[in-house]
Amino acid sequence: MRKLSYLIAVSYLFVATSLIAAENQVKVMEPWARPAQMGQSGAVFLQMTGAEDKLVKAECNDCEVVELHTHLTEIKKDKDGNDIEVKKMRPVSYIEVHKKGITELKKGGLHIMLLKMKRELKEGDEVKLRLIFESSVPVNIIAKVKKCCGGCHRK
Ligand SMILES: [Cu+2]
Repeated sequence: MRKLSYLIAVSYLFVATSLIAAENQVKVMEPWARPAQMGQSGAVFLQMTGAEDKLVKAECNDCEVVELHTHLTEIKKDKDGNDIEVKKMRPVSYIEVHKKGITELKKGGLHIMLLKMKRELKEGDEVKLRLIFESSVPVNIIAKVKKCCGGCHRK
C-alpha cells in the first residue's frame, strides 16, 4: 500500500513537472527570411514570447555559420561636420525572451544572421532553423523567404 501511494505521488509529480515545462516553453511566431545569394549572408526575422528565457544559439544547415546579431547606431560626422547615424551589426551572445510581451527580431534590429549561404534563398523558398534556448526545449522553425514584411516601409 505504501508503495502504491508512493507511485501515485511520483506520477503526480511527473505530470506537474511536465505542465510546468510546457508553461515555460518559448513560442516562435511569424518566422521569415530575406532573399540571399549563395556565398553571401542571409537574415532571419521572427517573434518570440511565452517564457522567461534566452535564445542562445541558432542552427541552420544551409549556411556555414549562424550568429545572433543586433544593430547599434553610431553617430559619425559627415564631410561637412554634420552628425549622421550609421547602423552597424554586432554579434550578441543571447537574445532575451519574456513570458509576457514579444521579442521582435526585425530589420534594423535584432536578427539571426546566416553567414556564407550554401545555397541561394529565393522568394518563396523555405529555410529550416533550430533555435536553442537556455531552458526551453529547442524549437524547429521553417522561415519562408520573402522580400518584405508587414512592418517594412512600403514603396
Ligand atoms: Cu547581421
